[in-house]
Amino acid sequence: MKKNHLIKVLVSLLTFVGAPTSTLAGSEDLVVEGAWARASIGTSRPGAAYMSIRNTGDTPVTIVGLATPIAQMSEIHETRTNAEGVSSMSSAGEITIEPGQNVALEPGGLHAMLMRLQSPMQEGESFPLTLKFDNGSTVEIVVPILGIAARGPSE
Ligand SMILES: [Cu+2]
Repeated sequence: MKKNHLIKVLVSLLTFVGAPTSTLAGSEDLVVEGAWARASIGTSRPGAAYMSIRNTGDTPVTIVGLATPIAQMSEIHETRTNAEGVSSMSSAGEITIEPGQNVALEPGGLHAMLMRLQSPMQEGESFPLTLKFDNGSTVEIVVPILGIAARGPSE
């Protein structure tokens, strides 16, 4: 209810300032598939979650934040490997998904970094993760936790 209300407010604001004729993408335009996370060793190291996010709407949508009750802080990171083969990661900032496009969060690239874990991520369990978008919509998914050496969902 709350997010629908927010979208309506945004739509009316845009209408008021005479902005674009195209409709705002709502959460129904965002499809999150294949979410998974790796089990963590305790809580001293951050966890990571992976998924694919598709924008089936007709306007670009930007991911502006993440939230999950299992971590005090979460954000999208990007791992980069330099010419010497050394990997490092940093905040990826806001990620815009163009209409019809897909953004993949996968090992070695973009990932949802879950920092200051509140409890260990145990294989076989799952946790909720909320994706927040610039149009005020949110998508909540449930992320299954796979084994500590998992490379992706089995199917
Ligand atoms: Cu990271």
